[in-house]
Amino acid sequence: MWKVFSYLKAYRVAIGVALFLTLTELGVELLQPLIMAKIIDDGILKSDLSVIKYWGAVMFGLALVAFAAGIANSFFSAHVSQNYGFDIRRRVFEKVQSFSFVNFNKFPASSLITRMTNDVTQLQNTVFMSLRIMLRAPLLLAGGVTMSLIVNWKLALVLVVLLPILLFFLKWVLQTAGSMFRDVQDRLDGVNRVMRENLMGMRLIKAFLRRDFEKNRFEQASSELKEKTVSSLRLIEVSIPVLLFVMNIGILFILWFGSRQVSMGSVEVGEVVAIVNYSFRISSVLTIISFIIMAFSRAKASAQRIGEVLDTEIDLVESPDTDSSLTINKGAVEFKNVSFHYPESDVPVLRNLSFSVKPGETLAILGSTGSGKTSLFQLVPRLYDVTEGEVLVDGKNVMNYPIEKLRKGIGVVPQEAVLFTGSITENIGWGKEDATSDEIISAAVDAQIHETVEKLPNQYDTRVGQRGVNLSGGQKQRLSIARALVRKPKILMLDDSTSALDLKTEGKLLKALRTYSCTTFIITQKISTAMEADHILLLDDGAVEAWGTHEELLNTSPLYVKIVQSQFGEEDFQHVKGFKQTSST
Ligand code: DCP
Ligand code: MG
Repeated sequence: MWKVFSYLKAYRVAIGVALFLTLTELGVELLQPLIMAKIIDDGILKSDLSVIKYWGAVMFGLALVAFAAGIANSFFSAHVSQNYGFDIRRRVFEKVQSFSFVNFNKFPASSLITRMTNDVTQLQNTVFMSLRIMLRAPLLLAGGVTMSLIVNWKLALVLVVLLPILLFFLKWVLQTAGSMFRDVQDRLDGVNRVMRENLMGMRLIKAFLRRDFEKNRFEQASSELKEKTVSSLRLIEVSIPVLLFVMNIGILFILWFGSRQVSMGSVEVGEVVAIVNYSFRISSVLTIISFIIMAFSRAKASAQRIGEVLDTEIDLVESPDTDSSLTINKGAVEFKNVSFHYPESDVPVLRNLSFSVKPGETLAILGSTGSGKTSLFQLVPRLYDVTEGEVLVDGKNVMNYPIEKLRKGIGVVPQEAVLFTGSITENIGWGKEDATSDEIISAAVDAQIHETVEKLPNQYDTRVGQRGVNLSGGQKQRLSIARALVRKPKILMLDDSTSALDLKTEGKLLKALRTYSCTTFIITQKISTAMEADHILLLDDGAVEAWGTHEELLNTSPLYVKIVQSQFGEEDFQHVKGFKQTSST
């Protein structure tokens, strides 16, 4: 957690200036009563106009100094706190970018968003407030006690005894409130989660008429946040009357003890009045301190939450025997006895897979839902690492490639098309940093989306809404294929990315893909697509059920035959069988 505050170090000069300016303001504040006394005693009471004029001018000058110091202090405080917030946001963002999937599973997106926004704001506010008033409160406190001791140490002993107890109490409040505010921030995550899911699933919610249900869900999360916040604030609010009550008892005691001393002649009345005066000032400072404590409790909770993100250990890193010169040249892929389970569960997802694909070949992967197809894909660009066995690319273990170079050579089209807010050009060009417009258009042509784009009102400049709301499922799929093609990858991986395409468009797409000299993995549910591939891998519950060409599988795999029959019907099945066999001879 302290690490989060340590980023303030970069601004030590500005912080020094801001604190110096606070001291200037404080100095003027402390001097003013003295000057006032001077004007009254030597000027007004003695009817000396020159004294009044002189000290009046000094007071005015000091007021100007305090005014300027206050404004300059605000300027520096804002500069420091805003830059500090900017730094933290950037660091958290960069850290999150380096997260592995396993890291991501630990922090829900909604929580990361709250941490990067609300938590950073809490820290910023506290830093700003600290620079504005933090020094004043303790200094006024120390000043008040010192002055009291000078005036009459016997009476001031009451304060010397009381204050440590009160400060101890405040420390307890800080700690307790800190953990309560931690809860508050976690509830805020909850509210953001419901809100995020709602906004993203708006269409579904309307179609399913689940508005009331979602409204209740939101209200529950929202009221939990309210309850937690109220009880945390209550603790702080209660602490102020407690402080004032104790202080008031102390003041009563000073009055009682003082009056006895006065009657015995050992203390002056003025001294009692002065000390009571200082005590009242100290009481008001304590109130300010409890506000500061509230801010600090919140900041502490927020700093913890940000610290958790920054301190997360990235578990998927370059292996020690990385060969920095390795890049994917040809695109051969081999799985050797690969087994895999997700780090957060023990259930095996892939079991002892072995197969190999030569450069330029196409492999179709079939298998029922949940059989491990997407999981298999993720092992090649090292989005996850194998549990056992090896994945080899061009004969080298993927672990030996620098992660960046490995992923650069692979074009992935995820199962669910993800698009970003921006133009079509930007979305396709996102796949390759320096893509030219020719490259973008040619990728779009091959992905069979060019004609559709040409018909749009602004063609390639058409804005894609958030997550591609203004596009059809098939259009989104083809755009994300174009985004992968523009990379000219050595290995292209399509995760059921043609599911929303009609057979004719899909045929054209597959034909265009053949002109790319890349190894292609296609996850598909359609036999018509699989038939065209060099190899078919039929997965069943994470294990290889069958491997071979369409013809081979027709003869060796009853499960494959069943799938073919279910998709084509008995009559067409015979036709497919015959057609493929004659066409391939
Ligand atoms: N699984 C998991 N944790 C994840 C992702 C998946 O435990 N983060 C489990 C769910 C499945 C199994 O792994 O039981 C295989 O999931 P896949 O996504 O690999 O399955 P498919 O891609 O084959 O299924 P679909 O055709 O539905 O996409
Ligand atoms: Mg899948």
